[in-house]
Amino acid sequence: MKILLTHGYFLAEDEKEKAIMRPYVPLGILYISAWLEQHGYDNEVFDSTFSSFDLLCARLIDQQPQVIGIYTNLMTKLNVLRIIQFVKANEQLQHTKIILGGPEVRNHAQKFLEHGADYIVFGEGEQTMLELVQFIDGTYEGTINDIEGVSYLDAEKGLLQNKERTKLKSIDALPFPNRHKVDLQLYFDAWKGRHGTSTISVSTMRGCPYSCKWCSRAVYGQSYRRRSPNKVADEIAHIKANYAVDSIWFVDDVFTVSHQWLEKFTEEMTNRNLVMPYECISRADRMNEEVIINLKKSGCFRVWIGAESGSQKVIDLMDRRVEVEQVQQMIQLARKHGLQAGTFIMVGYPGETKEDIYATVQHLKNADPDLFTITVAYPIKGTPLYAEVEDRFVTSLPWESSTDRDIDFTRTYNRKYYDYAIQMINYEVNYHKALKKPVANLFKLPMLKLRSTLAKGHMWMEERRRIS
Ligand code: B12
Ligand code: SF4
Repeated sequence: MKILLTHGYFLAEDEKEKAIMRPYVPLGILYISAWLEQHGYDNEVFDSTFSSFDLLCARLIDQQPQVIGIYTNLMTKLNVLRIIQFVKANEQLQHTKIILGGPEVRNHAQKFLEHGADYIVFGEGEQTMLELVQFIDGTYEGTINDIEGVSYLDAEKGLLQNKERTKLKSIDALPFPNRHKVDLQLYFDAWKGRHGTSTISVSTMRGCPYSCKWCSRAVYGQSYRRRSPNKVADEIAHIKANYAVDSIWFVDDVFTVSHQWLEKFTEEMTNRNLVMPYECISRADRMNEEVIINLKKSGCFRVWIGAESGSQKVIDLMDRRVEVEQVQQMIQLARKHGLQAGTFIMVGYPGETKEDIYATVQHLKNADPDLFTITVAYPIKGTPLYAEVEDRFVTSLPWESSTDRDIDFTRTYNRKYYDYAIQMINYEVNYHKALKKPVANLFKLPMLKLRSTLAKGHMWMEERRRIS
């Protein structure tokens, strides 16, 4: 049986990412690939990142797979629809069953199916994909209704959604993702060319026990399962033995959620001489000095600590469950111990006012992270934020030509205001940073102040526009 796994992300079409140049391998399909292989199903992976839509189409015609499995997230949705359209329109591919998985499919199952997908896999994908492949192959002992985690269209009954997939009890049962199915060197070269060091993604946990309102938990739900520290160390040993890569990016939601796990992981890494630089994401309330010391010992060079706002009011509105002072302290403490600290900021959250935005500026000045990113909040379908603002969407966009990132809703200010707010935060915080070395930044300082003042002026004007 010919199975092709792919994803609809084409770096060449993504101007923003080309500027950033931090491409990551599609780990989800590499896990699916390994699981299928372990259970007797050979499969191929078409990694679209460094390829093109045309080459993918050529591969489909050449291979004529019985099954194409596609990873789908909110950014790749439109390309996934293009791929479906191509398969459906091509005479040689009429036997090809299209299976979609990934974070975007659970809450749009009906639409994807109406647009040509045959099956939607929601939740953890490995076992569901295996059973679906067996079903298509005619070796599954049951009916389609027995396969947990699947949605499909029934000619008479319309959308049918099977039971939720029972999650794997122990994720130690998972084989390592099939990294050899993609050309990792392309990723390493892209990273090295732009940033001087290469990186590889590793996953140690599935699910997150928190409930931040804007965050999608469509795949693993509000759960927490972790691989044993020694299994993770085995994977790192395997990576070190097989790839010349400089660092690891842990894709986990909250790397330090369990202090006991981190302690054991640190022991494994140091005792087995595996320490290598890594980057991870965490939460300030799951950090303290001991945790930071263990991060450092085990190789962490950069930790991302989210708060999203410097206003406790907004943090509470987001149900982020963290104190703004905690975030500042942990960023400072991480830096004191020689780690780089990054943080994420979001503006335009419902209920946020200009006072809150200025509190965020102050927060960044106090915390003084090495890096920070700012986005305008947008609602992902299936999240509490989406439900909260759904009746305030500015326009109703056609599903097949837009993504959730395009959604705008009525906020405290207009959309332009937030673009200026982002500029203002960047200039204001960078001015504050530059002030620490006034002589070296003699020419930079007045420019930054001027730009920040201009951005504030624009914000003021946009605010008037709202009032008038
Ligand atoms: C690392 C990460 C990134 C990295 C790298 C992304 C990458 N390509 O690896 C970066 C920083 C680049 C990134 C960017 C973005 N991300 Co991101 N990211 C993640 C994160 C933290 C881990 C992804 C991961 O590797 N998971 C581990 C793998 C094993 O899980 P998985 O991919 O979900 O795969 C499983 C299932 O989905 C399913 N499955 C997957 N594919 C397939 C295919 C088939 C056929 C089947 C049957 C099943 C199946 O089975 C897999 C195994 O169980 C997730 C959150 C999370 N914890 O998963 C968010 C997440 C995927 N990102 C998200 C978002 C919103 C984004 C951005 C849009 C943010 C932005 N810029 O606005 C961009 C989009 C970038 C892009 N062009 O695709 C959302 C997606 C929401 C949605 N509905 O799509 C998530 C879920 C975060 C969140 N909680 O809200 N991201
Ligand atoms: S934002 Fe982070 S901590 Fe909050 S629910 Fe999502 S993954 Fe968990």
